[in-house]
Amino acid sequence: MKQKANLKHKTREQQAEKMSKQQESRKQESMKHTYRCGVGEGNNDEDDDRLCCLPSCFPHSYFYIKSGVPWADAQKYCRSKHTDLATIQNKKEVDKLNPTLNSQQYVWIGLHADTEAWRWSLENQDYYGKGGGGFRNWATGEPNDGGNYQVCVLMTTIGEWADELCTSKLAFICYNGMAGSQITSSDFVLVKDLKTWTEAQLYCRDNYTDLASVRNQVENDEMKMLLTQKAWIGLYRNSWKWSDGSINSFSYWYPGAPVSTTAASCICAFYGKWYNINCNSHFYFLCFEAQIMRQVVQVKLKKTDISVDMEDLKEDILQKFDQTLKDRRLDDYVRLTWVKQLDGKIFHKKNNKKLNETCPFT
Ligand SMILES: [Ca+2]
Repeated sequence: MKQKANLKHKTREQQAEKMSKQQESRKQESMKHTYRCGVGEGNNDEDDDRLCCLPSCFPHSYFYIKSGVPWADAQKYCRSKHTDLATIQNKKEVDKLNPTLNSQQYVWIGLHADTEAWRWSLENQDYYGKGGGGFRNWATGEPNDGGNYQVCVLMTTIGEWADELCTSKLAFICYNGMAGSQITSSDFVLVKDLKTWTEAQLYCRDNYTDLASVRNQVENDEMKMLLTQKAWIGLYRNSWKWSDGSINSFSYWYPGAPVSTTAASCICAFYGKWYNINCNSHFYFLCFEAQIMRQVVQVKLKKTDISVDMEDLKEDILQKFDQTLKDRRLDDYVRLTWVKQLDGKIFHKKNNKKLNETCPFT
C-alpha cells in the first residue's frame, strides 16, 4: 500500500517541476537565510498520533525569510517559491522551530482569521431548519474586517449588518422564544443598555434565551422596526485557518492570545508562541514545503470466510482505510493505493516470515 502527501492545488507533475525549479532558485536566492528541519524521524513522542506513518511523520521543510513584509505579501512569496506560509501542526514542529523563532520577536506564520466562518450565538440547529442559518443582510462593503479583527456583528437602523470590534459598547437584541417555536415579533427584545458583544450575549442568556439570530428577511424587518440605534445581533466568528487549507486543532497561543482588543487578524510567532497582530505589520516570515513521501506498508488481514477471494474485496478494504483517514480529517494529506506484486496480485497467503509492521492502523 502506498501513501503520499497530497499537496493541494498541485498535480504530481506540477509539483515535481516546481521542486526542481525551487532547488535552483534556492541556490541563487541571496535575500534569505534558510532553516530546514525534518519532523518525524523519531515517532516515540507521546504527541504523535497513533497513526505513526501519517502526516505527523511527513517532513516539513521550513524556510525562514529575513525580509520584513505584510502578512499577505509573505503569503504570496511563500506560495510562489515554496508551498505556502508555514503550517505548524504539532508540538514537535514547534520544538524544531524554536531555536529560530525564540530569538525573533515577530515572525509571520500561515495562520489567519477565517473571515468566512460566521456562526450564530444560538446554536440549536433545529431553530434554523434548512438554510435558515445562512441568511445574511450585510451593508455594502461589509463585512470588512480588513485586518481589524471585527468578529462581532451589529444591525444598523436600516436593518443592514456590519462587522465590528466586539469590545464596542452597543445596544443589543435578545431572542426570547424557544427554538423551534412559532416566532412572533414580541420574541425579539431590544435592550438599550450599552454592552460589549460578550456582555450582551451573557445578558441575553441570563434574562432571555440568547442574542437574536436572523433567519430571513421577515425577521430582519421585525428587528429593524425595534431599532433607533445600532445594536448587536448574535452573529460572530472566532475561528482561524491555515493558509494552505490544513485542518488541525493544534494551537500554541501566547498567554492571553488571541487578543480581540486590537487590530489583529494575522498570526505571528511571538518569541515562538502565537500572537495575533495587524496583518499590515512588516515582519520576517516562515515558509514551508510539504514533501511528498511514499511509504509501503504491509498489512495483515484475517479471512473469516475461506471462500472469499480477497482480490474481490480490495476496493472495499481500501475504502475502509480511506474512511479511517476521513474520520481523522487526514484525507487531504494521504492517498492510499494497493501495491501489486510481480504475479499481478495484491494479497498473498501469510508465510511464517514475520511481517514488518511499520504502521499499526489501530
Ligand atoms: Ca466593519
